[in-house]
Amino acid sequence: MSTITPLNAYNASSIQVLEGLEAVRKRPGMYIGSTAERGLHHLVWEIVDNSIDEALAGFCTKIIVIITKNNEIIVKDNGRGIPTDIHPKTNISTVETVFTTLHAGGKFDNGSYKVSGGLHGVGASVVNALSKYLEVTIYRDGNVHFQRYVDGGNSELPLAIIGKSDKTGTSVLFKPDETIFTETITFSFIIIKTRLRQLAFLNKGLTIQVIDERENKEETFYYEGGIKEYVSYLNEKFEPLKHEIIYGELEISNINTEIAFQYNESEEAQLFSFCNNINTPEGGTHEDGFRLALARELNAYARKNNLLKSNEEAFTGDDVKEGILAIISIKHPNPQYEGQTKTKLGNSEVRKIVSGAAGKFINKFLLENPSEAKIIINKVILSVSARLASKKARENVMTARKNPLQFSNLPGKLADCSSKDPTKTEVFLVEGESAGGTAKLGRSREIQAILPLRGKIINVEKARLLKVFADEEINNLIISFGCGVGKEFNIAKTRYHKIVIMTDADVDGSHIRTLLLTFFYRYMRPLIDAGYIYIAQPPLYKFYSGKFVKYAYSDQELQDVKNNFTGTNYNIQRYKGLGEMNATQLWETTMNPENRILWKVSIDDASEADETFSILMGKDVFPRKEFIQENAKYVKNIDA
Ligand code: TSJ
Repeated sequence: MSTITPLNAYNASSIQVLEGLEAVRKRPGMYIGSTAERGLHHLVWEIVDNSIDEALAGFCTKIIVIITKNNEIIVKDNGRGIPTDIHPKTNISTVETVFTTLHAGGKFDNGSYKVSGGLHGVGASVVNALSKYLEVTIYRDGNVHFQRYVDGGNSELPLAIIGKSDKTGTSVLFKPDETIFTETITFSFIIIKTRLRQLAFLNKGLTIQVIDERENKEETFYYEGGIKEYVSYLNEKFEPLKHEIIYGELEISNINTEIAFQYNESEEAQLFSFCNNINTPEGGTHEDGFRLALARELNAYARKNNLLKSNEEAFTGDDVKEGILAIISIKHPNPQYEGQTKTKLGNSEVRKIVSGAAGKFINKFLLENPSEAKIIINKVILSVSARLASKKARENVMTARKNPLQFSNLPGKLADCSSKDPTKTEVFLVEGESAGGTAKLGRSREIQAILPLRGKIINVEKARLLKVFADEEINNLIISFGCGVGKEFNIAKTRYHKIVIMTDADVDGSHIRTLLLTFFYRYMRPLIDAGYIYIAQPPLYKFYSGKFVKYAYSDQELQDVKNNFTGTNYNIQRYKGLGEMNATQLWETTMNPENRILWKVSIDDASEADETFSILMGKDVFPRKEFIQENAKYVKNIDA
């Protein structure tokens, strides 16, 4: 860094200060995590956090973030404006101290209640150190104050009054230094918008506007209901249960607890927790407190109202969590983070405080809303039934495993193979009893097992869990595979390393295939990940002339066969279903490992697929079909 020109207000201590910024430029990663895209955006969060603090202190209602055409960031707020007086310790203005001293934050805030904070707890000076230039404008005491820094925090001139104004607030403009951010200095509208929307949800009543001048885009976020609206926003795609969102806010011993939750039709537990606006994906004492209160209050309510008989076991923590979407947001003056990624809240006093606060909200809600309470308790009772049913399914599987030779333990409909070596064996899930019969005749008995399926299998996305596990077809699958299900799943116990879905090449067939894949995805996901799930491809056409026979698996293939055929007399049979083939034909065209076509099912991006599955499977049939055909990647398997 170039040395600064000494000006009137500067002394030795201000030079020391700049040596601090030099340290930031030497090791930027230590202060902002990385110098790639993530670190670049960290600069924005560091500045915005200051405005959020001002809002939390009760002096700021609006924050504007602008991405300029020149890839600068402007952050403006309508707070009190950073104090402009000369700071007694540094002999320079408080503004300049904030921008040139490491960890200046807390020391200069005159004891105000500060809770926001970035990942590393650093601030404006770090952004200044990593900027090509930075300009701060303060509206305060009837004046407009201005200062500019260049090349990593060198002030051009002391803070100066450049005009008059009757408003108050702070505006900071900075341009990241491309010699530091060598990977990219392009800000992402999506990243910035998403975080700002989250901040607006987490700080009710605060307006946050984001403007992208590069593409003339802008959005404004304002949520009067705060995290209550956040729950409603996130839960939308999971079929929320028809009950009011439970919400409460309470401050105990300087710690503010805010909680909102609602159940949905899924069996996932989605807890999103925050401390001081920072996400804590590893959880911690605030989440623990909420879970404790939830189980305690729901059990107490159910017992008191005879919804849980005195001889019945209490709801477990897992029972009450199933299908919940909850946001726990606390504000703490002195948070301690632990865990692998330092995103787990460790303060032990928080457990009791959050549990107490949450207990109050939940209890009050249940008492005041008996009909909604019933909806919630019913959902929990359903989760209990599912837990018991899944335990029973597991026990069935264990019994079947204990006596592998006793066929009576396997489903009667399963025609098992003689080999017991799962690496060599295959099971065909065949649509319909009649095609199942044909497949039994045509198969290679040593390595191929056949399980015929009744027309439609249950839609696991739509059906209640209890119904899913009570379903005979589903139970036949679970017991045949031998690997258990859900939490009890154990891939090592799988009895076949190829599970082949064999359905008709029509709409019903593809629907059944989708339903099966959905079930595997939800309850036996490792089978897909291990590459054990396959789809058989029966031919669409038989082309024959005298002794000449060719099967075609697509229209294109049929065309090719026709074009290459030299004779004039020929017949084409279109197969509408597996049932139109005899045992030999089915073996030759679809089951014989020497020449069949099998597609291996895989899922590209687990989390994206998860969301898409949830959205599409619960609704109508057509998008469902499209999803499977477009997004499930079928890899042609040459297993001969
Ligand atoms: F720090 C910063 F430059 F990055 C920055 C600070 C950037 C932006 C966009 C805004 C702010 C900021 C700081 N907004 N509002 C404040 N408020 C104060 O610094 C402030 C004002 C008055 C008093 C007081 O006690 O009178 C105390 C503080 C901390």
